[in-house]
Amino acid sequence: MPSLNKRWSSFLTISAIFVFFFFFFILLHRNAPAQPSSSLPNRFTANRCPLTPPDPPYNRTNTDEGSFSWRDIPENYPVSDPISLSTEKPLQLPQIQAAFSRPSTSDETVRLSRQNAIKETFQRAWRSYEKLAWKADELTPLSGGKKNTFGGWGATLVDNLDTLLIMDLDEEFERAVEAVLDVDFDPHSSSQPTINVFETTIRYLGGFIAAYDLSGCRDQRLLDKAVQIGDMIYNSFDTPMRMPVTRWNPHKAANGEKQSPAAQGIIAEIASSSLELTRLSQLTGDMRYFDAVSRITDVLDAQAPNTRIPGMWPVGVDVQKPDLTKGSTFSYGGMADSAYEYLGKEYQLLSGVGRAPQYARLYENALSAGAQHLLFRPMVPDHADILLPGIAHATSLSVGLETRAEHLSCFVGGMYALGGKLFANDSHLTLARKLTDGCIWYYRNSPMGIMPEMFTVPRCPSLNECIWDDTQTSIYTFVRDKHYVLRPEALESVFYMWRITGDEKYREAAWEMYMSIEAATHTEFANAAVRDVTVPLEKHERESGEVEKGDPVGKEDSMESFWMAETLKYLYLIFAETDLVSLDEFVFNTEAHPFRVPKQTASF
Ligand code: DMJ
Repeated sequence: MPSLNKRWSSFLTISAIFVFFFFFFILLHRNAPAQPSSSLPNRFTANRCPLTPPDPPYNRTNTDEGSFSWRDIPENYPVSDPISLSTEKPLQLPQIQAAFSRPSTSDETVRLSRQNAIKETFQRAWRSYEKLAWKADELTPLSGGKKNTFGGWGATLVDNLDTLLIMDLDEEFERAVEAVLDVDFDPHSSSQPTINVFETTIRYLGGFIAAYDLSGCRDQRLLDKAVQIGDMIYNSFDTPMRMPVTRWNPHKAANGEKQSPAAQGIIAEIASSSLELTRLSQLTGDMRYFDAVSRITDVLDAQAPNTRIPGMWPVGVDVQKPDLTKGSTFSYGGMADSAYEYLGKEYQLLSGVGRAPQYARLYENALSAGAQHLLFRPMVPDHADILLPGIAHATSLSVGLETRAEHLSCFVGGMYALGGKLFANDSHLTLARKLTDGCIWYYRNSPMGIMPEMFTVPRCPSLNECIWDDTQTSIYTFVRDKHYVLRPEALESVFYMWRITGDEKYREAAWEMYMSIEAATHTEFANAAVRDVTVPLEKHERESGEVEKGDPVGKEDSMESFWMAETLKYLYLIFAETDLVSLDEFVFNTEAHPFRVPKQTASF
């Protein structure tokens, strides 16, 4: 018996030691600060991007005979002393991304299978584009043909260079770069007489810059292309007040003809080129691009106090004078959206120095006014505490709110989230959560699991208390536009909220949204815009991702380049390792192109 007791007591001692160390290990693990996600190395962390603008400025290497150079067109209104970027040391900005801890293996299996499914959706569409629409602006996803909508310079090709890199599709990337080298951006190659400079900037210039940044600033071919199209865009600023011609004729410009900015312009089109033009100056040391955008910002700044909602600018503006004070409609939606989106992002790209405080001030004034006048709590049957942005109509005496929601304005959750972090503003983080949850709510509760393009909803009497009115027969008062055109904005905000809060509910929401979108938009070749998302899909169709034969939803033969460049990219990044294209290292332009933020800690 004594020996049994002895064995028993040694067993107990060993068990006690084991239990002690087990709990000690758990405690240690729980209390240790989690690794900041951005400190983990990945294929995009190492880079040789300049910390300060190159001096002397970079010159395009690809200037072989026959290649068109917009820089050689004489200017009518040249700038003699351009506004320059600061050479101050970048500020250490607050950490944006959550401190993620390591996931469990079972979570990893689900995550990887979801990420893979999204990648396959991308690859299916890309293969069709490569086979059937190579170098065209868009694939037509029902007929398997092609169309040119943005100058005919291969919008889908350029818009997706960075997506190919992010998804590790290196062979496809190499073929794509070879193909874009043939695009010269000369005035005669444009498929349209007039081009939309905003779309050209965000898709083409943004696409080249992001691909160059992701190459670690090693692939000069991409910088050459960025400079070539940057020079073209810069020419659209050749006007007496240096305000841009947003619908611009490259033929006239190349012939030296004078062109005027629009007397009836759109705020988003003049105020959404700061990121692209600033990054181009940072990468090349050529200050003309930064000068161009700084002059617009000075006009925005000078006139913001004098509009009908001080701090904001109306949707419709006179770019010619310029006068941004007369309009009465204010919105975060179409035609205004990225004007606000770029304020906080430009502060981040400037790393807090030089002209950055100007953007911080504009952000604070605009987004506080927007929070007061545009955001409202919709009335919903489960009383969810959510917000949506509406449209404000202002007179000199009062501001009225139209409770019209737009898919386009679903990006605002992400905008307030990023700003909340950059400027340590917790109230903006609270708004961000409610706004993102608002768009998720309308996805989840719409018949097809997808939020329509534009609709009005009943409004709660106040932000605090809200009881559903039983006489309401639908969650919408009126669906003004029933389309879903493969837009990214709701998933964009989900991406920001996921990376900023680390709350797993956003990954789950993203997966649900992806399944609904894939089920409704899948075609033989890729994915197509849907005409009416208010037609209910069977539950099994939403869950399996497969719609029965026939076309219950009514598709259109359209797949804009942002489907792959934005919607699928954000989805992929939601299910990627959390340090892949970290929000602490990159700032996304409005077409989801990540630009590297200059930092003292960059590794070469
Ligand atoms: C994109 O081209 C950009 O996100 C733009 O800012 C808004 N519209 C589309 C996507 O919906």
